[in-house]
Amino acid sequence: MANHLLDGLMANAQPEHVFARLPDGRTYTYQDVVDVSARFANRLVALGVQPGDRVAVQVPKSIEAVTLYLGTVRAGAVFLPLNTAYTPSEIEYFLGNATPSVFVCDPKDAGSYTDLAARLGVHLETMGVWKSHGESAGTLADAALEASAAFADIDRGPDDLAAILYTSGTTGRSKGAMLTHDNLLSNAVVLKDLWRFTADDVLLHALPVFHTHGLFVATNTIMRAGAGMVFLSGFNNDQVIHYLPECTAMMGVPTFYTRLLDDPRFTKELVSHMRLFVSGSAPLLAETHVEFEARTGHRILERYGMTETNMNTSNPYDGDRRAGTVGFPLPGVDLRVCDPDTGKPVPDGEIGMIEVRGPNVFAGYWQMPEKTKEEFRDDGFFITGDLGKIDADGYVHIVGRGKDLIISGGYNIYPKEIELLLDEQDGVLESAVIGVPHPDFGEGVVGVIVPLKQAHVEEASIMEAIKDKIARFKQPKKLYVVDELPRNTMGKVQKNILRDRYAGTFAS
Ligand code: MCA
Ligand code: AMP
Repeated sequence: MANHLLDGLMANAQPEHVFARLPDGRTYTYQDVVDVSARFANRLVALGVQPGDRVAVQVPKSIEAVTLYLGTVRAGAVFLPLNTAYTPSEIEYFLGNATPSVFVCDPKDAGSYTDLAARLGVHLETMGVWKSHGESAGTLADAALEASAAFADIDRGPDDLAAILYTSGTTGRSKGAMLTHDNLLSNAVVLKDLWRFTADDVLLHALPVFHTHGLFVATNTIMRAGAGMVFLSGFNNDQVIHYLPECTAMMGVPTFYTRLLDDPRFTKELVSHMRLFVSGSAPLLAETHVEFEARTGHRILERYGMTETNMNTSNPYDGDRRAGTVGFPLPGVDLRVCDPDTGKPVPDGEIGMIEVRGPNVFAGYWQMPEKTKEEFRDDGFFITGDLGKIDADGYVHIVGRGKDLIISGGYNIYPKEIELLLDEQDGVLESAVIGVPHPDFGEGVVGVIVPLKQAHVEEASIMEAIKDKIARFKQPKKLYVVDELPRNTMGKVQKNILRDRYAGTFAS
């Protein structure tokens, strides 16, 4: 045996070829990838990490964070990346649930995690952004530099776990999606071929590396192609516009594209050499697609995926990239649209629940066999929670969500989690959280609160009270205090009425 994911990802890598170029001038070759990931693997093993152990990581974006993922996989362990915006109270749940043997945090957060790690018996390490001038970038970084660059990869097969990524849950509790070596590799192999990546490509990478999009869709596909990246710490127009001339492809969430279109420096000339723009994680408005083509001559290629499934569909590379659709099922992926109640496929053109099956589909939720069973059909199809249809030409359209989910700037936010928190606050009887159109993030979070009788509730005090409890991007950007919530005859809150009522909240 060998290490299925690592071997597959590195199959086309040439040691001297540049994997990543950083704005500070550093370049990172594939040989560096091999060496640094070996150092991490050696260090993790020295810390007692065993095959199958989880290594949880909440660190600022850096190329070393990507090599730590590879080092973890080489050590036979399971990489568990966490959003840098999560607060310590959110992190406590992930560490308690996933029981990692090591947790790597930002050096500046170490003080907030020392007690928690000790209480949970998790070994705490730190890693920040590595500097070119030899300044310490944390305990793990320092120790890795001392470790050997030779490592015999731990054998791992296609069905062994490579990563766990938490997705927010409809009940408010997050579920850990278990992704195998082959879930990740099979998707990278398909995307590299479908989107025609070769060693000559340079991807503009401005996505975070703690989610599927930036970590797997972007970096795995690039690695599989033996290609390179300009690796930015995040998205901002100045840097992106500066580096686009050196790149051939870009992947982003719709917010990236609307922000670029708002910038007069983003011109046809700037991107005339580009080969490909990919969008996903949230719906790309048809008008953005049309405006992008009018401005640049490029048709954005929209694709559709989930944390649990990696990528499921893509618009064609050569054929017609249709605005408002997510294209065709990827090679090897079966996709059907079913009646959500009976599970029977509906005729083409009719709306139903999207279900998928294939080598990309995850192995289940970490330690939640019942939840896993509920979300799979007996014949192996995963119920995505997305409502869609297949048109006469075979294009898949996503028309809505069966799950109560807000997607803001490409981040998923489950209203239930926020409602539970709002309900706990002094003076609050109940609440409802909705997503309404937002000019920058697509959807913006709005909270609607009903106070207890005689209680006086103010937006500012509620916002202050929840400040450290949940990640900033999940917090309502506007709170309304009302006397009662609209309900149907069954007593269920009518969120559609609230969404209509507050639709203009963020009107620009
Ligand atoms: C930042 N803020 C947000 C968001 N991002 N609020 C709502 N939604 C957001 N997405 C808030 C901050 O808390 C802050 O609030 C203010 O906005 C400015 O923050 P800043 O950090 O400056 O924002 P930014 O750097 O401009 O970030 C916006 C962004 C970023 C670039 C759109 O959110 C981003 O990179 N999103 C990509 C997410 C992603 O990779 N998703 C893929 C998931 P305040 O000022 O009030 O403190 S994977 C997935 O979905 C599947 C598998 C798939 O198909 O890909
Ligand atoms: P996540 O749980 O972060 O992996 O988000 C997955 C969800 O993002 C999917 O279930 C969809 O609802 C949504 N999504 C991803 N790509 C697209 C897209 N191109 N269009 C519409 N929704 C999308």
